[in-house]
Amino acid sequence: MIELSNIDNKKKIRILFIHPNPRPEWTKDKSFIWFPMGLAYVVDAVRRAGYDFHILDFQVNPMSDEELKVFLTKESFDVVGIGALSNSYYIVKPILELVREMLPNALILGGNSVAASKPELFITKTEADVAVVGEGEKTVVELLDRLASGRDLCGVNGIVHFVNGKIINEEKRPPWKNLDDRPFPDWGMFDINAYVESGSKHKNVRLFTYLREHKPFLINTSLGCPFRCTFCYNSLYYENNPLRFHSAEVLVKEIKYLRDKYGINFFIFLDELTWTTPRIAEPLVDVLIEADLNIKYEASVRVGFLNKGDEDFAKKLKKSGCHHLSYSLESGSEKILKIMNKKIKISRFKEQKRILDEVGIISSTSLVLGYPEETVATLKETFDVCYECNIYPSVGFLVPLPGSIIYEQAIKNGWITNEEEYFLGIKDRQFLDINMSEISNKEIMDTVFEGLKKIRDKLKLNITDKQLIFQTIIKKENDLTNEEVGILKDATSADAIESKSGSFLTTG
Ligand code: B12
Ligand code: SF4
Repeated sequence: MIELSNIDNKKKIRILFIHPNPRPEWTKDKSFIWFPMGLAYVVDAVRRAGYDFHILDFQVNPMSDEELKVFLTKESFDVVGIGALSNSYYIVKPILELVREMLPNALILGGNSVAASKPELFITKTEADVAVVGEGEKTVVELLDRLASGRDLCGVNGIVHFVNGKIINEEKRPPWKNLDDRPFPDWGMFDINAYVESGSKHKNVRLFTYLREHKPFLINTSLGCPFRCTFCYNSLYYENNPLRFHSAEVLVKEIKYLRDKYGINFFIFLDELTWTTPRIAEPLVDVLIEADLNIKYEASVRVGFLNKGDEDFAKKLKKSGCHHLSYSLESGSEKILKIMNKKIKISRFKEQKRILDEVGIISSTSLVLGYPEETVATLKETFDVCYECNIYPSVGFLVPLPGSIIYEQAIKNGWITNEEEYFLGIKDRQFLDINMSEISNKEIMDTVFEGLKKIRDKLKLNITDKQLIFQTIIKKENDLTNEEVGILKDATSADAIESKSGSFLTTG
């Protein structure tokens, strides 16, 4: 373990941040890659606090284990930070094993949901020493300041760590109050051009073709969500996750900066919930119209954001550059929506889709299929709503994620027995990894395919049977291995979808 007394000032601490590629098959030459926003805020706070650091971004510059070993032989680090979502546990764990082998005395920190949603498991089962829970900027700087002055980490809010072999859950750190107090990161710390250019390589056959025609990038406009849908990790992980917004002026200034400096003309608002009502959206919409920046954007809202009478506001949204709104139906069954604690009405979904169609803003929606109470009838109800509304949904199956109410239910009911094994196995929501319903996998998949085919045919979409669930094609058919060709051949069977080897076909 790092010898605290050996470090007596900021410049002496050698810090490495690692961004693992969350989807190793998504590389910058094949698909749009997502800028590691959370890590960028943390690294930027460290930069502002006066520390030096090195970043390895495996999404832009992948490294084999051997290359990483060679790098860590040449360079030594005292602190290594890594962040990812829970689904990347299977990627993060082996990286940390290698880091520990090469840097036996380094202090290893994990952040984001891979570490924070099950912090005790994370520090027990991986080589990490500390899990940073919640927003990481202030916590990591305080932790480094402790190291820089040779003190221990006891009492640093927002961490879970070992003290004399015992796990200590330090007090939680309160979330940012005012988002404008949180500066935007120095984007140039990462290879931002690689991220922007990757949009032109995106191979989605359906909705996201516009990424290819623009220079897209991400911007975080809000934090938090006050809802508590039981499948979402907002439902348990956060006791308190209030919705906080940047002011319109600060946002437009940053958008203009990104446009002028990097040529970005399409902004993906990277939020759980960008706005709840037109009244909340209006200041930004007005400032964007006024600034006339010639940019487009997409945002995340909920069903019920627009209602009858909001048609004029929808026109304003369009005028401000709004190209696409995503809002999730999740299920077309009122019964399942209630169980999900979703707090939306199907009639409102239909109304919102109608209004957006009228003004020419693209709608997208996703589904969470396979709740314990799901039946063939409720699945059909869901696809019927999509069919009626002319919307091709992004299909996802219920993946109980640590930190959610449904995860605890899955443990309680014995659907998950070994947590680490489960953690190692979870991938994307497009895979029916775990079936908690009383209907068979075959019944689920048959109903899903039948529903999707009907909508595809009605909307005359150019989607093959193989692309019904996975619309982003990562490999050309000639580049596939024999095993992959075999899977592709019957990619419409339930078994093939479950096999998970279909990672060459995936979607966002
Ligand atoms: C962008 C995004 C994506 C992108 C990129 C994901 C990625 N792996 O980087 C894409 C589209 C690929 C994606 C996919 C998925 N996503 Co997503 N996504 C988001 C989104 C909209 C924004 C994330 C973000 O940048 N937030 C802003 C930053 C500032 O916050 P942050 O990331 O939490 O970072 C803070 C802390 O976590 C911490 N931190 C972060 N990194 C680090 C690193 C270190 C070293 C430290 C110390 C601290 C630290 O400090 C940061 C600053 O305060 C969030 C919703 C949201 N607004 O958070 C959902 C969200 C993260 N996604 C979610 C889910 C469920 C998924 C999928 C599983 C869905 C699916 N298709 O199956 C996949 C998983 C893909 C994968 N294998 O990683 C959930 C996560 C739930 C969970 N328990 O992990 C979220 C929270 C949405 C939700 N409310 O349910 N997603
Ligand atoms: S699913 Fe969406 S609305 Fe529900 S709690 Fe999560 S972020 Fe909020």
